[in-house]
Amino acid sequence: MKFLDEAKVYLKAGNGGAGAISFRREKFIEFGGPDGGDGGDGGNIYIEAVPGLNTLIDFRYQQHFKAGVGNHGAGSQRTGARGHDIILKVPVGTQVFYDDKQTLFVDLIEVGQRVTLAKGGMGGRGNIRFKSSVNQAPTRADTGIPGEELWIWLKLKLIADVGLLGLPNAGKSTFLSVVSRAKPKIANYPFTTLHPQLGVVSIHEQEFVIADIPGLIEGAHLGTGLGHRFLGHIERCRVLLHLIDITQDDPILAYQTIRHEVSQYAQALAVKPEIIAFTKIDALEADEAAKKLKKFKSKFKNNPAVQDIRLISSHTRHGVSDLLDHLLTIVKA
Ligand SMILES: Nc1nc2c(ncn2[C@@H]2O[C@H](COP(=O)(O)OP(=O)(O)OP(=O)(O)O)[C@@H](O)[C@H]2O)c(=O)[nH]1
Ligand SMILES: [Mg+2]
Repeated sequence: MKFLDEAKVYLKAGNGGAGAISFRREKFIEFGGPDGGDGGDGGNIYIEAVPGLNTLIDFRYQQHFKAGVGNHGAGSQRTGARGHDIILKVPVGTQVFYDDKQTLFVDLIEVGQRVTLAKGGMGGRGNIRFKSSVNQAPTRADTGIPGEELWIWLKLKLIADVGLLGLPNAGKSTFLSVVSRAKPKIANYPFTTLHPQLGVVSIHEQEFVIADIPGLIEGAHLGTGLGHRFLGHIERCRVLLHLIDITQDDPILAYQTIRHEVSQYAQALAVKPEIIAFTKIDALEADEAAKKLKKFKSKFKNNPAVQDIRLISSHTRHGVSDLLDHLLTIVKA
């Protein structure tokens, strides 16, 4: 399973302009000869990977792209103007497929990578080009060649910046829903989330992507619950956000359970930077919360992530914007 975002797009490169049929007409010059210029070339359509984009959402609103047609040639040997080009700007990680949705055309993996998708047609030759010793007054000019026309599929495999970790019911999806426009299913029972979901967080005119995955439980690495197969989706994140429901009886055990599963899954994931947040603090008396926090911190004295633990509530938004600022700093570092 991949985080896919896709769009079908129609492309039409510009047709070439027609060449002109024209003859020089000037006072005192008899039989002025042909002077029809060439038509301009049609515009091309390119695709380019640019920084700062996270979705293909723009292609939901516009699916048809037509580059400019070349202008026709004119008398006095004037060549027609070229048609304007179009550049489709897409996020890094976008793949372009042909109409069949299977055949890969190009994989845009680097910022600045640019590829021609559809070539504009050449402009037609004007009649001046057809002048020869036997034909001094050609009345022939070419029409322009049509620009290429095709349908393509764009597919984006997003790589999340922040991966959510936690037991079922920890409040992961709720968090995602308040910090992004994602609308994950939320309910008061475990395994509400069955598939990974992404949300884009926009703050301070910057963006980053959070991935919500199904909750892990003890034995996930052995296949218990939904298993750990979804951990692959957060493997390439910059940072893990580990959410722990503070209202549960034993947050320490909750934390240890998840850390154990993560370390069983892959060392690379186990050493990833981690931010820990206690969730649902609105549902607990302040002194209760303080007690639990103290116990938790003293249990993991040598763990800097624990010492910097965050207290949040997705319901009241307490601590949420601070946490997002913190995540942004790490993601953009
Ligand atoms: N009081 C309170 N309840 C919350 C808060 N955040 C989430 N909840 C509740 O906790 C329950 C579980 O929330 P989810 O967001 O579905 O939990 P999850 O971690 O995504 O669970 P899974 O998808 O099963 O792994 C829901 O009933 C939420 O309404 C919070 O900040 N305060
Ligand atoms: Mg969920």
